Order: sequence, then structure tokens, then C-alpha cells
Amino acid sequence: MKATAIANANIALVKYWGKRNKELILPQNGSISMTCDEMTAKTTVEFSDKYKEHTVVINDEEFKKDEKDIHGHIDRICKLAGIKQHARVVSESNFPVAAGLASSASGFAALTVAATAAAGLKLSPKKLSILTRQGSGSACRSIFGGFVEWHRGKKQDGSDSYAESIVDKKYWPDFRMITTIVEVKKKPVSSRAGMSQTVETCPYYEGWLKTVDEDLKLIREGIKERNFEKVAQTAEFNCLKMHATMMTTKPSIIYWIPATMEIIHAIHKMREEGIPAYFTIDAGPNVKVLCLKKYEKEINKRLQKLDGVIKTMVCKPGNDAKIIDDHLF
Ligand code: 2P0
Repeated sequence: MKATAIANANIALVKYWGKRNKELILPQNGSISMTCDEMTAKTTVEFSDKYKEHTVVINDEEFKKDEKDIHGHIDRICKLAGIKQHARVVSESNFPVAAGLASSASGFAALTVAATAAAGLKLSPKKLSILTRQGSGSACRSIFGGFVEWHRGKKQDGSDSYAESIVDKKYWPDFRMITTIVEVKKKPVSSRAGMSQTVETCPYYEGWLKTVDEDLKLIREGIKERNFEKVAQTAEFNCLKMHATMMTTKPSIIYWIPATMEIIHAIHKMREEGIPAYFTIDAGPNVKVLCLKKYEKEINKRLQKLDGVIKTMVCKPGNDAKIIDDHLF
């Protein structure tokens, strides 16, 4: 009863920001992401009578019950599989956890794929996505590679709120996402708390919701047409609208630090010079720069020279989450 899975992180082009049901993790709006090949979580799960409780070790640090409730997600899978044993979970990711780099997306996707396999469950990708969503919303998109849409759904039981592939990773291999790290420490306000506060107190939240369907349509079309400007312009604007809702909650949430602004201005300057670069930013200060393969080297070189940039990771469209043989323990 042991299995190991790897899953890539994903970065949203149309953001998920706000829940309509916190228990089932049902979103207020649909979202679209790219699965990122260089940002990976690898997780081994073993169920056994020798374990008296669930233990979870991520990047060599033991995780007790926290806001994300990883232990609760393992219980959910045990219940589904009808097993009574406890689990040992060991996970490693190749990028900082909880710094707005979608670590919970790759983490929960790898955990769900490994734990269901270890528990002997055989679920369709759609069912896996629904189950993963209940651990962490954006993680349901990391079940799939390439470009992915998470449908908002309408049903109260969440059975129509799942992710599916728009196109696989081979469809647009020239698309690049350069993750530009300016801070690696844990962010001051978690995404979960930030989005809840936004739904409750932002006077512009209704305005955000009204514009999302148009962004989803443009990005869906742009991906299918391989129209970089259409996808990247829409994604940048969508990100700014999301941050505008965060900044206008009570109390205000501002994830950006000076280096974040430094990158934004550098991108504006690149565009003035005719280099097509756009940005998107999640619930944290790190910036993801969108570009095409042709401009990747030049843009990456310029980003690395900016004040406050610690490192960059160039990502291409990545793989579906999958089972591998190489266990971590
Ligand atoms: C996204 N983010 O679409 C958006 C953009 C952050 C900003 O999904 O509470 O960790 O576990 O469902 O998925 C981060 O939120 O939150 C997120 P939960 P999650 O990628």
C-alpha cells in the first residue's frame, strides 16, 4: 500500500479568487492555468498498520495540522477507499513552499494521485480532479498538463466543478512562463484567508466577477489560436484586476514588495522596446513573466540583472500528474 506520484505546479492565466462554498472548495469563478514543467512536487504515501497516526513531512519538515488540513485530506481519501490504516507522507518540492508559487497546487495533486493509488482506488482524471479540489482549489488544475480550465460549476455538491485539459503540452511548446523569485519566505496572509476576506469586504468584488467570463473566453480562444498577445494581455489585466480587489479589502492586502514593482516596470520598458513580455502575479510578491521561446533568453537575462531578483525558473507547458516507481522512503 505504497505509491509515489509527481505533479507540476500550475500558474493561473485567469485567476481563482474567492469561494462560494468553503467546505467543498467551490469557486466563485472559473479559471485557466498553464501547468509548469520545472516546478514539481514528488510525494510518496504509504498506508500501514505500523503507523499510529498520519505523519506528513514536506521538504524535511514535519507538518502538523494547519490551515490547509493535509491530514483531513488524507482522511477524506481513507474514507473513500474504506481503509482504516494511517499514512506516512513524504514530499519534496524543488521550489519554495507557501511563497505564492503554487506549491499547494503541485503538493495536493501529487498527494491525491499517490494516496489514491496507495489506497487501491482507480479514479478517472475528472474524479481525481474533484477529489484534489477538496484539498486545495487550484490543485485540481495540476492533475492535467498543458493548458487547463477549472470549471466553476453550478451544482451545490461540486460534481460539476472540476478541471480538464484545453490542450496538452505539445500543442504550444513555445509558450514560456519565467518564474522570477524575489522572496522565498512564507507570505503574511495565506491565499485562503486573503480570498475569503476579499469576498467579504471588497466593494469591487462584484465587478471582478462580472469580467471573468470574458477573460476566460479570450484566453481559451487565444490558447487554441496560439495567439500570444491575446493570451498574455488578457492574463496580465486579469491579474491586475485580482490584485485590485485584494488591495481594496479591509484590511488591505498588498503582496507586492519593491522588487515586484521593479519587475513590472522592467516589463513595461521591454514592451516599449518591442520585446513582447507580460506578467502575472499570484498571492505573493513573486512575478511570473509570460513570453515566447524566441524572446526567452533576452528577457531572462534582463530579469536576472534586476535589484532583488533571487533566481528565475524558465517553465514550459508541463505534464499530467503521474505515478512513478521511485519512492522517497
Ligand atoms: C490561482 N490562487 O488561480 C489563484 C491566484 C492565488 C492567486 O489558487 O483555499 O491555494 O486551497 O483553495 O488554491 C491560491 O489559492 O486556495 C490560488 P485554497 P489555493 O492560482
